[in-house]
Amino acid sequence: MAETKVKGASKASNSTKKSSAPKATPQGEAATDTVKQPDPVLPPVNSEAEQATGAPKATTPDQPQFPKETYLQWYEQMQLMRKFEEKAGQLYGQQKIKGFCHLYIGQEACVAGAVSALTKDDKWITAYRDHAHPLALGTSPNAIMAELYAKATGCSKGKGGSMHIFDKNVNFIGGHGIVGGQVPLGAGIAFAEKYNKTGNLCICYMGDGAVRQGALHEAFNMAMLWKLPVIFVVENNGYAMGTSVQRTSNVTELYTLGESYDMPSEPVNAMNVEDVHNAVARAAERARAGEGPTFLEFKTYRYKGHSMSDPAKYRTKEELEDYRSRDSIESVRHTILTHNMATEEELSAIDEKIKAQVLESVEFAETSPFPTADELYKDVYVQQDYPYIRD
Ligand SMILES: Cc1ncc(C[n+]2csc(CCOP(=O)(O)OP(=O)(O)O)c2C)c(N)n1
Ligand SMILES: [Mg+2]
Repeated sequence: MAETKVKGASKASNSTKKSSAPKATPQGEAATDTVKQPDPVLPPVNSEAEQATGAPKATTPDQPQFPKETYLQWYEQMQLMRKFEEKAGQLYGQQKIKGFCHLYIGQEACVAGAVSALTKDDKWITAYRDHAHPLALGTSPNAIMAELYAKATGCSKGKGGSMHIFDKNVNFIGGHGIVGGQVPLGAGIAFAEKYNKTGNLCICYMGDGAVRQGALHEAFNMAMLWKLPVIFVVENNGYAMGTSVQRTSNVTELYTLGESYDMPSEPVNAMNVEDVHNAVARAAERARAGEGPTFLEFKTYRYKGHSMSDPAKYRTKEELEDYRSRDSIESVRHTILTHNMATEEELSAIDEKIKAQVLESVEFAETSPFPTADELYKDVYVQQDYPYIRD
């Protein structure tokens, strides 16, 4: 397995490697922290991207690290995530999709590399930027698109919307709108796996904004103390809404936060799907060996604004282009073609299949009914005889 930069607390009992005013939007969401003039606190333009996430330029290995099937799976999954979301973005513009909608475009490798490193029985939880995870885990694009349309056939019966995608069948436990709220939940899920001796783990994603939440620190402490089988992942895309990581805290190397709890922690170039796979595989091995949690800082970037209502004026075109030049899908495509794992025509056939899947999902969502009013009080409590249930 490839050797990567790993940092972490040396004292851990496990001895493995440690490795200007917000603008209100129609949705009431402060979308941008407008920075029109250079801010003395920020590094110079063009280096901010590098400092924000530190992701190096993608390189093509001389010899592929993984079998051809893995690269093709990554290509297909990441293309599905991207094409699905490009369509969702268009539909939002046409007001077919309403409410909040946060796109994952640019961050696809963060999910694809983890899917290939984990098993189907492992549990997944994330924040509101949550379309890509279930798509890669196998949830039908129809059910996700219908949820974005708030239709009864959606995976949350049209009652969750973009931020609350959920699919028990693929062990995807949401989709959470409260920043950092899913972190203690992820630890709790891992607690259940350990308690029930399943051998499964929980991978818990969060944004760079979430690492400043108190709940994260409580969860990290307990997870480490109890050696819970959990992989905490911070998707550091450089910004929480329009606020850059540098403007949030003195601690900008986010993985170092895990060290306060002696939690093995490491930075990962998450524009590179192979690096993501390797880091998650190492963390999974530790979790399954009973050695407890790992904290991975995925250095990544979102090409779109925070949400559909964010024009992203707080960053430069050059910064965006810099990251686009390291695009994970393009890198995988390049590896596939360079090493003759598939022809241009075969990749085009995958693209066509995805296009058809996405169009079918739109047709499905368009023709599905909205939930009926009596659905309002259903699915609130699991316990059927809970007082105050009105259905
Ligand atoms: C507790 C809480 N505070 C504030 C918000 C409003 N809010 C929504 S997203 C967001 C930024 C989070 O950014 P980050 O964690 O970096 O995730 P990203 O959007 O970059 O994926 C904020 C402050 C919220 N949803 N929950
Ligand atoms: Mg962020």
